[in-house]
Amino acid sequence: MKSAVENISQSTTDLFKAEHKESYAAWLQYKNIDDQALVNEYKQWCGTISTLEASVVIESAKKELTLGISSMLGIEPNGSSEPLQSGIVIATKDTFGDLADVDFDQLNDDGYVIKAVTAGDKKQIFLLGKSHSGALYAAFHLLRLMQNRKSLQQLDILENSKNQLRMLNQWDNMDGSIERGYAGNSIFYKDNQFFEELNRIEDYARLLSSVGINGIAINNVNVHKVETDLITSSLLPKVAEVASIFRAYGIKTFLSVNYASTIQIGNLSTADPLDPEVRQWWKNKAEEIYSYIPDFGGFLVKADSEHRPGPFTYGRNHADGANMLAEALQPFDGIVLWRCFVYNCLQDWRDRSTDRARAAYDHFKPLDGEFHENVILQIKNGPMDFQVREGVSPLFGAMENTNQMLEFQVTQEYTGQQRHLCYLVPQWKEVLDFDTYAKGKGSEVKKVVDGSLFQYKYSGITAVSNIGNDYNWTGHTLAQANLYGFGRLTWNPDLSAEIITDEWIGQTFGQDELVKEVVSKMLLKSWSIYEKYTSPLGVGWMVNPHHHYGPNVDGYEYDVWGTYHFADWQGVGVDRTVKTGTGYSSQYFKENADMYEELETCPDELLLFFHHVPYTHKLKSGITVIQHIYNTHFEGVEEAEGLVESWLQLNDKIDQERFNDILNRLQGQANHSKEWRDIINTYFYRKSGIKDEQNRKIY
Ligand code: GCW
Repeated sequence: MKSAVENISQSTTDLFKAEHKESYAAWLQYKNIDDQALVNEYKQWCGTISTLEASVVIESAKKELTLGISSMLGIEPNGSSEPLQSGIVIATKDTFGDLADVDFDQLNDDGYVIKAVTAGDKKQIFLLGKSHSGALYAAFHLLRLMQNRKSLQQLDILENSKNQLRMLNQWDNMDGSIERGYAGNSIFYKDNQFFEELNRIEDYARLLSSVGINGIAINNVNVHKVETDLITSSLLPKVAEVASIFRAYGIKTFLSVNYASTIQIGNLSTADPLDPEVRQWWKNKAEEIYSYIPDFGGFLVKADSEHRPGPFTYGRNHADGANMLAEALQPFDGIVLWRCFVYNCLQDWRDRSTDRARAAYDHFKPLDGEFHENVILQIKNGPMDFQVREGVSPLFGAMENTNQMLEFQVTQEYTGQQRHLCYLVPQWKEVLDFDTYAKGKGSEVKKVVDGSLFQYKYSGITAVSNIGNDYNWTGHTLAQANLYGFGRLTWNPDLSAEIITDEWIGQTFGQDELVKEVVSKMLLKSWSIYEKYTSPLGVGWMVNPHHHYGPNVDGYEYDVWGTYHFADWQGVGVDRTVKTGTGYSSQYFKENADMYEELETCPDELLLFFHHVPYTHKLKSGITVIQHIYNTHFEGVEEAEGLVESWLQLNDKIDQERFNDILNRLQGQANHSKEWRDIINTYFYRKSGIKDEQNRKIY
């Protein structure tokens, strides 16, 4: 019998689907097409869906195509297992054999071909994957084209994913809360249990698979007492159920594990990675997990960071810790995602000989080559913590002999918490395109993490998810674009921000030209707007302690001395140079190290991340630092108000629910941006005593 709590999950999902149709459907709207000529064209191709083999993944492809086609065209496609008639043919290398001249050797594991073939009055679209997942991605690609009203006549597409691992990390706790979650509670757990009905997870899997995500860690990297039990027989059956939902969409399930599990649940007195009993315990544990979930992905581990246990306690290093788990997973092809977010959160920020920015590199670089081949180091995009602007982590490219993967944060912890619009695709593109110079010019981060620069065995991109159980998944409806964009960019980092944005808008809001133009501009400008009214020139933080929302210049909780930005009456910024500062700049390869070291060549947007300068220092624009702070904070507010104005133009073009939800958030943002402006401008006016050249009112 289901408990009342469990029933909530089922019924709320159905309710959301019925009552919040557009908000819930996100970019899988499949709206009825009203252009009759196009409907007629599409119908010629979509009357039958032939599946040449059977698997849960192929079944998902068929199900999704059936749903999309019936909803967009108003016809129920027939099912078939023979490619004899007009229609869509779903197949893979295994069964397709000689039926078409497709060179499967050009495809990687998740790659696919889409081909439209007309022979007489027979019209067929072939969706051919190298694997079953590839065929599913092809189905989603076709639906994306149809949602964007593209012609199907000449389709001849070959697609390969650029990254092998394309993952999301849920920071969900089993009590139902989500660490840094801004869209309600977990869709996985409530009251320290899994939901009995997991149908919302299937809809999540559809969204993820439609943009190519193929892995998910389903619990918070901060593994507390209850979640430690996820790897025990009491909870593994339920984990296996969740894994089977994701499996049907080509997504592997991973768990975050407590490094000290041997103590917490294993009745051992130690978690020393070199202790034979500890090692054996993990081997047995891996075997047990795989008996429930044969294709289990592996472990995600946060160790020795922010009070989490780790190998340091036993005088061991992180290679010792990671390798122990890797050995346990190795017989089953599992992998260890070992996070590099390791730093001393108790550091004294007044002491300039320590620098949090240095920590990941200092800990991990010396261990290059010591990790097993099924360990991947998971590295946040910047050396700090998902700030609106910070340098790119110098660890990328610095470990030729160690698999690396990049961690982004889709959830907007420091970027407005999904109350503010901050579309992060442009920021992520800057990171991916950053040239590390690890092997000379052209060694961009994207080539490090797609594995091509150093031929890593495993690599890819992961991110902290931004969804919760709100009816629109992401709190701010426009924040759906961040989840979409993350997936698409991870599939192919060379896609432009503009293309990804247009694709998303077309699927989410339809084809109206004004909607496309307005929403695209809003999204693409939003990161810069947010940056303008928050912390300036790369200095970071300036948020309220703990919850990280709203302005508080000296608020950063791990710096109780209020000195991280070193602002005094003369100047501001953190000296990270080799000559006079923390030496962080030397962690980059020479070209970047030289660029950041010198004031003349350091890019303005990172000036205060690398240098301490007087307020009167002139930026490359010719404007002084203090005047830049004033100007950008005034501009940021005007532009945030402009977002509201832009949105109001779309009043009759978007369903009322999404229109109003977004309007409310944008209005809230515009108001809140004033608080940011006033607090930051006043702070710096009081510190420096320098007036705004334009005599605007500073509170
Ligand atoms: O930024 C910090 C967050 C923590 C988070 C941590 C991490 C999961 O404020 O909430 O913990 O990063 O990435 O481990």
